[in-house]
Amino acid sequence: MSEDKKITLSRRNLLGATAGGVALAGTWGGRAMLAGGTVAAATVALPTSARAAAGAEVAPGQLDEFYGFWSSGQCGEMRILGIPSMRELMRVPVFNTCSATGWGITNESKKILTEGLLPKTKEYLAANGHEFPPNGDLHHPHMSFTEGKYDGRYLFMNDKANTRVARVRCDVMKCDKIIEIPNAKAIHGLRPQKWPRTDYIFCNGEDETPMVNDGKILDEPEKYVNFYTAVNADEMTVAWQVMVTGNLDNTDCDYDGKYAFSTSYNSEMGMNLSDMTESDMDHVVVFNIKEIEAGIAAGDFIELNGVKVLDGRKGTDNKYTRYIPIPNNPHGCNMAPDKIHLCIAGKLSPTVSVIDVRKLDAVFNEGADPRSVVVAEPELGLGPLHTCFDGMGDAYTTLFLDSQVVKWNIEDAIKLYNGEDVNPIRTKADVHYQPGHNSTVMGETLEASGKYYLTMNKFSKDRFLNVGPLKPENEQLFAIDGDKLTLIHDGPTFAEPHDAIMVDPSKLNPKSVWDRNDPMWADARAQAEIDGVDLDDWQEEVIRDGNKVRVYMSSNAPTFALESFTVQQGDEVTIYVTNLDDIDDLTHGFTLGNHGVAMEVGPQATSSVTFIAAQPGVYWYYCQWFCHALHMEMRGRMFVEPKAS
Ligand code: RUQ
Ligand code: CUA
Ligand code: CA
Repeated sequence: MSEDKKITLSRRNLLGATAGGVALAGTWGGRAMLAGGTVAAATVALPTSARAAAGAEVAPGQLDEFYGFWSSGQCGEMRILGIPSMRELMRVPVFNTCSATGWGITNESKKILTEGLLPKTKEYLAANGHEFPPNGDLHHPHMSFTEGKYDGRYLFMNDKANTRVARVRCDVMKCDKIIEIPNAKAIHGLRPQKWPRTDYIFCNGEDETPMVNDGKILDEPEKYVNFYTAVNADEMTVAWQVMVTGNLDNTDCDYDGKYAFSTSYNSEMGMNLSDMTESDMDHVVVFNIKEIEAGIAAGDFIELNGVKVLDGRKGTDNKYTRYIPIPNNPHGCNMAPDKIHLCIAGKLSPTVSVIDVRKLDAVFNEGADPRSVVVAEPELGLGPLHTCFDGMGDAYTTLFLDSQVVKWNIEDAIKLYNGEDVNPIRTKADVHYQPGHNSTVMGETLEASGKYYLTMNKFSKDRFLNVGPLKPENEQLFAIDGDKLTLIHDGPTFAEPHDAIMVDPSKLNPKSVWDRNDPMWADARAQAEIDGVDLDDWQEEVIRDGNKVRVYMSSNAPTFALESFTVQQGDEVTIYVTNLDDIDDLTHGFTLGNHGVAMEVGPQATSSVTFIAAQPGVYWYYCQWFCHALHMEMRGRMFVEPKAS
């Protein structure tokens, strides 16, 4: 590769470019400030000017070209960013709790956080004073598909920490379902089915455990198993599971609805690092969807914790799985939008293994050698982790150890594998530092585009002002122009976004105001009907029902319908707040002083919260979302009378 093709953006080059740049200070210094700027000028100046040169400038007040849907790793939320500005537009709480919106505090969110938990989990959470897991580890957000394209209905995502899968409604950008997956441990890789539509969400269990995990077996790895799960995406229930050999890391599926795939870095079934890295070859498990469905229909399953589980372990003569040997502790699993090539990143091997999915039929039906499906295995650099595509035959693979992204051509890699003298590598660009996931715009769909390239780097090291021992991660956005990658954004993110998708705005059309009949508060509506309260009209009702008190209070900027209400010490109080404003961007809130109560009440939404009024006294409640010139005055009092003794 020629040196001029290689884009090197070292710190020294950045400083050099700043010093030599014309009008950088005058023009772009201001932009740096607008961007929120405590970032050192040297790191901002070049990307910002490069941004303008690349035609990717988003001026104040201008809308972005694309949505970005981001994971947040151990923060447990989903984030929405604008592309190419990389402005953070919204945080959507999912597996976390949220002080601003009341996720984990309101009855509506608690229902979603608790209803899908397994009974055993509820027991051990309760023993530790929790109703639902207080944390989550969200790695992989992906949108629902219809015929290989995003359809804008839902986003699905995993929680590795507590073995859960969640769904976010794209019409309101709120989570509406969370389920815990039985049998499996640590859901990691997750992908929606692409064809014909997203009926299934494919979910990898990363950690192996004894099949019956009852505390009787530890050191008999031969009794350990792992589970691949298909979740019914419409119902958010487990459709089926397949028991496999080895662990499961990342997953993807084809564009024909026939096969799904998972990488395994622990084909050894090792229980420590040296055992997990002992073999040079691990594998990709291929799941035959039609055979699995037929096996379920034919009753070829065992029932384990309420789930139909098929045996797809290696060595069993089964119709459901095949194991393709792949070097070496492979990680990323990415299906190309050419509908043919699946790219498996080698991690400890400098290679990406390219599988031609059309050759899988022969492996299942004619007993062909599983390795016969590998049609290329180019050496790309050290530590390949994930691959994305531009829809024009090129692929981009992150190189963790080299701190680079490599752009390479799939067809040339196949030629090289067949003995032709071609170099599939188009270009390499330095990234800062140690990249994990990457994405292109719509890159995991049939509408993949080579406009922007995102790399999500695990380390920022020296690129930002020092904020103490814990450093942010760093994300970099590049404009793609032929084989040239131009850095247009370089900015920190907090713990630890893994994966992101970039989506054309034509794919979705979120509401600005809730529909009054939204299912989100169906329980509140049912209770209001019993109480004879019209939840769609002005409400100022206090209903006593034994020691339960239900307070219905509408809001209209800048007032709550109730200036005050009275309850007795020890009452279980439920407050329903309905925001009757139906104006764009007019969210109210309800925060009750010294009670750990806060909730978002969006325009035309109802939110509710239940608590025990434990201490007598006067407690002010207030609206915590600045909604009006008299927002500060939007408050009232809860009066708790002492228990009559
Ligand atoms: S993984 S950095 Cu959780 Cu998607 Cu590869
Ligand atoms: Cu309503 Cu602030
Ligand atoms: Ca291994």
